[in-house]
Amino acid sequence: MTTVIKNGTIVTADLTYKADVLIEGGQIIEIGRDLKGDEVLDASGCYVMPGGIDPHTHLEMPFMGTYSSDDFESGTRAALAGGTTMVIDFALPSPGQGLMDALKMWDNKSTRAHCDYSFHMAVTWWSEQVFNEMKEVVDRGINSFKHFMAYKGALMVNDDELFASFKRCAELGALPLVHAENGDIVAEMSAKLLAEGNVGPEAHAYSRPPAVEGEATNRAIMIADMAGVPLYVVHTSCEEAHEAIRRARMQGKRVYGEPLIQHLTLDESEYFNADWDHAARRVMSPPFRNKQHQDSLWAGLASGSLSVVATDHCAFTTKQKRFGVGDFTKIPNGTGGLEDRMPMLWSTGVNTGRITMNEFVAVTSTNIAKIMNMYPKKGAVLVGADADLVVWDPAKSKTISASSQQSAIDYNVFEGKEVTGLPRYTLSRGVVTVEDGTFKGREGHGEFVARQPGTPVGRALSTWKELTAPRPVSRSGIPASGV
Ligand code: DUC
Ligand code: ZN
Ligand code: ZN
Ligand code: ZN
Repeated sequence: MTTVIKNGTIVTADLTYKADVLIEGGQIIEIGRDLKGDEVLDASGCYVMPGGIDPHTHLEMPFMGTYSSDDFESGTRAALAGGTTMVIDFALPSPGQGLMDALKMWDNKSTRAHCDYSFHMAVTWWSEQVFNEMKEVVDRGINSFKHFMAYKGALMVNDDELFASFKRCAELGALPLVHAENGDIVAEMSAKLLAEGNVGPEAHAYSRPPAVEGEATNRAIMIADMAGVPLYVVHTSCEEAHEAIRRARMQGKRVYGEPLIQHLTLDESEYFNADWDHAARRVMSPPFRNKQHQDSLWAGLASGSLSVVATDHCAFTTKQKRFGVGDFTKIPNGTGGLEDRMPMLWSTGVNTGRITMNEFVAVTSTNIAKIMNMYPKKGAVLVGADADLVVWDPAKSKTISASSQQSAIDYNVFEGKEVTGLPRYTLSRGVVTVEDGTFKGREGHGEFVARQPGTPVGRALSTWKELTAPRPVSRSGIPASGV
C-alpha cells in the first residue's frame, strides 16, 4: 500500500518547493511531480513539513508528591493533534534508584504511545552504580543525560557530581542536559518568602529570578567545558541564560539553548493580578518572565544562538495544583503545551514575521533531530526518512480551549488564544493519525527510537585540554602558579 501527498509545498529547514511525497512501509520512497499512490492525501494550499519533535516532555512522571497527569496515551495524542510526531521523554530515577530500573518503568509506560518516542536519562544522584549504568543506558540507544541544578534535597546534583557525570558523558559520546537554576539560592529565597508570609503562587516567580538561571547556566557551561563535552541547556527562559549561551557559542563552545513555547508567548503578568488558580496553573520552573526576556528569546531563535523550541510538557490538574494552597513551594511545577507548541509558534512566530517557515521547521524538528542524533531518520523530508509528516494548513484557525483539547487536564495555559496555522493531516510513519481535527491514531502504534552516541554532536571545541596538558613544574615538584 502506498500513500501520496499531492499538490503541497514542501517546507524543510532550508528549502521551499512544490512536490508530491510518496510513502510506503512507513518511509518516504519518492519526492517529485505527479506521483501516484493507492491512498491520496490532498495538500492543496498546504505546506508539507517534517512532523514536530518535542525534545522535552514529562509524561506520567512521579514529581513533587504526585504524578504528571498526561501519560503516554493522552500526551502523544495531544502531540499528534498539534502536528508533533515524536517526543523525547525524561526517564527519571528517584535518588538511589538504578538507571536501568527507571528505564524499565519508562519502557512499560511508553507501550501506550500513539507516536514514536525516545528517552533522555536523568542523573539525580551519583555513585559507582550510576557511573556503570550510564554505559548500559547508552547501549540501549539513549545518548543524553539530564541533570537538575535545582530541586535541592530531591533531584538536585552538586557541582562535583555534575563534573563527574559530564566527564562520563564525554567518555561515552553522550550529550549532557541541564536544568540550570541555582538550587541553593532558590531554596533560601523560598524559605525567606514563606517566612515573610508570601505564600501565594506569585512568590514562586520571586523565588527564582533570572540571575538564578543565568548563574547556573554559566556554571554548567564552564563545567561542561572543563569536562570536554558539549552541553544542552533545557528551558532557557531569560536573557541572562541566553547571554551565557551566546558567549559560549561565540567562543566556539558547542552549547545549545532550548526556549519553551510558554516562555516565548506568556509573561510574568500571568502570576500577578490573577486569581490563585490562574497563577498556580502557570507555576513552572523556570517561571514566566517579562517582555524583555521574551524579546531576547525570539532574537535568539532568529539569529541562531538558540537552537530549538520545546514544551517541558508536565501537566497537573487544578486539584493537584491546589496541593500548594498556603505554601507555593508545594504547587506541582509544570505546564502543558504539547498540542499547542506548533500552532502557537507558527501564529506568533511565522505569521508575525519573527521567524521564517524554514526556521520554524529547524527549531521544531530538524535541529532537534540533528542534536539528538536521529537525523535524517527523523526531522527530514528526504527519501529514506520516516514518513513523520505534517500537512500544515496556514489558513486554518481555531481558538485554543481546554474544552476541545486532547490533554487530560482541566485547563489550558493558552486558553482563548487565536491560532492560525494547523495540521490538515498528521502522519506517523505514514499512517494518518489526525485528519482535519479528528483523531484517528492507534494506541501502541508508537515505537522507541534508539539514538547512537557520538557524532554529529561531536565534542566541545575548547582549548581546555591543552591547558591541562603537562605544564611547567617548579624544582620542588609543586606546580608553578597559574594554569
Ligand atoms: N520544571 C517544571 O516546571 N516541571 C517539571 C520539571 C521542571 O524542571
Ligand atoms: Zn527542568
Ligand atoms: Zn484566570
Ligand atoms: Zn522538564
